[in-house]
Amino acid sequence: MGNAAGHTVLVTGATAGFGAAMARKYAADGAKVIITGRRADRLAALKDEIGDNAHTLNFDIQDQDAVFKAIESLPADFSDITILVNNAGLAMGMGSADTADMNDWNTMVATNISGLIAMTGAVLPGMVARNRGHIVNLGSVAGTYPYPGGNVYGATKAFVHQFSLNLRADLVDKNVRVTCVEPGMAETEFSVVRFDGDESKAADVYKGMKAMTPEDVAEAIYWATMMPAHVNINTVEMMATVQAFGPFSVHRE
Ligand code: NDP
Ligand code: 8X3
Repeated sequence: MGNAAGHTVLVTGATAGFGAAMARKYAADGAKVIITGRRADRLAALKDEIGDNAHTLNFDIQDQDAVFKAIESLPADFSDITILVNNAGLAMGMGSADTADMNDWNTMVATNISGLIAMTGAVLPGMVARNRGHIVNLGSVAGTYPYPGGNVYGATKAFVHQFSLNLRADLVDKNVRVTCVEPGMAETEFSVVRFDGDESKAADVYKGMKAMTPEDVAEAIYWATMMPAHVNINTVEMMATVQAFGPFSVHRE
């Protein structure tokens, strides 16, 4: 295993959850970190905590121009990104598809798919030019296993899975690694966002079970990126020990 000194790690969605945990982990191990998100106050607080090894980029990942401008704005000492963690993402709602709010569906696509590909498009050419890089994408078990109410959210994560594998196909001769990390239930602000700020509904999701923590997921991502340079971890699927699979559902008259 390597260590993170000498790396410049860009983590999208570093204002909460997995992203904040990753920023702290990489910075603690000597990396420079570029932390992004929409909530400027949280970015500033995390930068204060980490110090000179952190650089903040405050933009909405749904805005492709803002993504490219943010990457172009990087100062020379942060511009050679070695690890891009495409982490920013969200679920909105958990209702049946026939009751869905189109704005929620569009926001998930704009964030989890369009935002992720914009970041990749903005950062990947530099990695290829420097002949060094690693892209980590946050998929989800929801991209593999269907569940009621997972509709568009799970479908965006299936995209992330297949996009990651297709990136591997394109980058095999370019010394850029790609990993898709696909967690199950982890307690972050994810469910608060999903249930539109309803803290008690969000808390119920994790009631009576030990969910994964942001640090558990950060640890797996860190491990995948610190493997020796000749090893590519394609996919990491991880769940809380007390989460597993259900039976097929059968509707009977
Ligand atoms: P959190 O809600 O805790 O964090 C999400 C992060 O994404 C925030 O920093 C938020 O920043 C950022 N983000 C969301 N929308 C945008 C946007 N439009 N522009 C820029 N940043 C944005 O969730 P998690 O840490 O749990 O989720 C991180 C990733 O992991 C997501 O892709 C999620 O789908 C995935 N995941 C989560 C699981 C879980 O159980 N928690 C399991 C499997 C995958 P801000 O609001 O400041 O912009
Ligand atoms: C988040 C995990 O199981 O809530 O991606 O869809 S789950």
